[in-house]
Amino acid sequence: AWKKFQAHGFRDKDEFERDTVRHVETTLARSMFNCDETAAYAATSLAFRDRLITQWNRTQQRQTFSDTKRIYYLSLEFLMGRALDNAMLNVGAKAIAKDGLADLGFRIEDIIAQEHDAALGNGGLGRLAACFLDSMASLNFPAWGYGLRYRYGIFKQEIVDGYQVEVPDYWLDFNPWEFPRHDIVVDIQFYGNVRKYQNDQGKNVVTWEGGEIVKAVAYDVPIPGFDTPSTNNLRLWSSKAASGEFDFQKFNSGDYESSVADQQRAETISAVLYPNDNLERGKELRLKQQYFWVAASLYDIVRRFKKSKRAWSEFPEQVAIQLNDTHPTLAIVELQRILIDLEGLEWDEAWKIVTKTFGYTNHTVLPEALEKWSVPLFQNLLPRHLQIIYEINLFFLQLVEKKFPKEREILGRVSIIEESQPKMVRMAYLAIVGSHKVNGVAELHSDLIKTTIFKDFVRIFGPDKFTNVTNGITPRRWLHQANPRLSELIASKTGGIGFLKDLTLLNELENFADDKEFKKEWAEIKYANKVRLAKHIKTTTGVTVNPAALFDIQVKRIHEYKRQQMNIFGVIHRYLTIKNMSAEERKKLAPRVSIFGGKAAPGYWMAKTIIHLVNSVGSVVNNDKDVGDLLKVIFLEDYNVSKAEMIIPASDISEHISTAGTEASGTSNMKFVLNGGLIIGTCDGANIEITREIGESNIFLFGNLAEDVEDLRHAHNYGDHSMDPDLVKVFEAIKSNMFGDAGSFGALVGAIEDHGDYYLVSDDFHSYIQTQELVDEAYKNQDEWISKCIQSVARMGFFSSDRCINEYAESIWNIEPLQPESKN
Ligand code: DL6
Repeated sequence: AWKKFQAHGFRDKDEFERDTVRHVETTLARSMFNCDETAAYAATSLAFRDRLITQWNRTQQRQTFSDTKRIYYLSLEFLMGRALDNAMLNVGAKAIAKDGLADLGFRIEDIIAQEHDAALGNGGLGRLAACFLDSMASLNFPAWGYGLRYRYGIFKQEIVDGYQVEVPDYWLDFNPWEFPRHDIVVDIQFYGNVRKYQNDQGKNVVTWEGGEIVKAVAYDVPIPGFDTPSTNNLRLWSSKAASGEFDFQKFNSGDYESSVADQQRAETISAVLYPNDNLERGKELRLKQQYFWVAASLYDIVRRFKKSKRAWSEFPEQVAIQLNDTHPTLAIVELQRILIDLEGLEWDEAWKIVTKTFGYTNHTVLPEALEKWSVPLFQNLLPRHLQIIYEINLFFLQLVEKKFPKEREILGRVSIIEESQPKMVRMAYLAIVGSHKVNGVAELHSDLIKTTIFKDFVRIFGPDKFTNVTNGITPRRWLHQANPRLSELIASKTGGIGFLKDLTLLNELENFADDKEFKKEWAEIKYANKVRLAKHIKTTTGVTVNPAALFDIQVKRIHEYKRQQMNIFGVIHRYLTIKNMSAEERKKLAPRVSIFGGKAAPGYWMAKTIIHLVNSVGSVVNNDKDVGDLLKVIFLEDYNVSKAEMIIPASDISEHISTAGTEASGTSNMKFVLNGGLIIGTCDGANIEITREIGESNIFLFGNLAEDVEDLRHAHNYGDHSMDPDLVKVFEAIKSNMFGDAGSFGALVGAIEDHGDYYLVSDDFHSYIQTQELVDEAYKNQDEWISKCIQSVARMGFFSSDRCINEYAESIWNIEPLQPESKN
């Protein structure tokens, strides 16, 4: 089945070996006798990169000549992970590379493992952007991603004495996957003053003068499509001082420090990714990053459009810009500025173009994650943009007033400027006003934004402006790359690897849900994946876990709303229960390994306390001989994309247990089910649609519903909060210093006992524990369990990011794919 996919890779392994050896000997200037795994990784990557460049150039030429509409995906985060494995698979030459590398004396897995993850993102939002790039290229859409080339991606997490320690992630030592474009440099202005005057022709002119200039330098990353020569571009901007290296005059007069200060200040802009997930902190440097990236990207997009010599009114027919959350919202203001200040269009004409161009995706309803920027900060950094925002707001409020003349209060509620002290710019409102479509990322989430945070806007603009596009994942990385044996087994029953391009073909597997032989192979693959994870656990934590035990996994960013605290309280409950069991009762229990992983934002103390508690419980439980294999508790250090590829295929059950209404979608839930694991979860985000697709009998749902959350919180605030008795026992154990100094965990317990239990841990605890018992029971019947897993995978076709991209293309971007002429 792979043969026909090899057209864009290497003819045969000899060709691969020749190219790889050439790179070792010439590009790397080493001899083959002196070629270690690092060098072999570099040379293999360069050999594949050569192939990608050829296709990348052809794709770009084709797109330019055909002069069709392009989609520009603006995201401050792209959580790409490793590129080599993905490139090998997408060009269809992994088997060749495997054989070729073996001839050269290497194991392909070892070579792939040399690569440093490109970790330019925090979590779901950044990984979604990476899946979208893969789908857009695979579906032949003319699409560009635009982002920032952070010198430091998300920090590396080390666990020291049970605590998270952050270590910088400098990932650019050797990165064969990027091309610096030193000829593509854009001047970006900050600060300065705005001058309004009449020019010689009597026309009002506005100029933005003075301030500081920083240069944006483009770095391009080729994005290969799967089974297509189409190779798209991800352009990442890096900041550089405008004034060259440093000030020689200052240097010569002995003022060395200040001679490099300008350079350093400029380079700081793209230096580091803010490590917060679902949290905004309002730091000036972050706003600088946003404008720097947005202004450079728009300059590039507008320059490309202007080459076509079309009328400005055709801009939205050539350009669709998707805003990945509110981070790029300034692009709306920047395009309006370019059109009115630099290109001389009238306000109304320009605004029509702007609003037809942008689409905005909302990824959260959490109040602490909704971006707001202080007006004084804006005034100082981007004075002209603030004026334009005020103008946009004025016209918008006039429209609202006209529509609802009797409702004065609505004006304050929907104003882009919040009348607080200091005044704040509400970026989500600006994004809504400046876009033609707003979408949420799962059905429940899209309903919630319409009925809660944006409900006034639905009245103002009408419901059609708001839509839903349920998230998806790329099956190339999240099935074929992560779980090659399962992918091959599926291919053997579904008529080849076509399911990787049309995931609904998985449906064929329904016929094998009760097939004895198939189930045996399925179980063997799962077991092998668990053995692999068990080995990783042994080498990284020293703890031996039994691969035959039920692997229960929760890996994602650590956040109170995701409720890892409920999971670890559940583990403590299990531990206490085991301790009280008779030997006979213990024999009936399914052994379990509870596995956690994820990073806490460095300033998020409560999240760090959760990590500490997990590790503290692990040290007690894992060393309790009385408990043995019945329970192990593991915290996996430094969870990232490449680790996810190893962890997810090893799960029996995974936890997606956010307080209902808080997790916009979740995407790891989809990855786990696609890899033959079942899930325990709340009625939240995409769990709901997963349930609809795979059937209620194949998922373990529990807990309160989103519609009940507000009332429960209200009741708590009025003192109506009776603690769950099992949770009380868990807290007693913690308070007895069973897991070390109870004082360390006081805040975690106090948030539930004394401070309103905002995330409803106590309210959901009983149903969580009961549902975990159902999981234990179900797991004992392995035959039925495997049938459930197969049935679930068979029904996961909907969750491909290809489906998702096709929906965006049709309902938001109005864009067609551009088919390559031939496969070569
Ligand atoms: O849509 C991608 C991803 C969802 O799957 C998660 O449920 C959601 O939490 C995440 N949202 C954010 C929002 N942060 N900001 N800004 O990361 O988006």
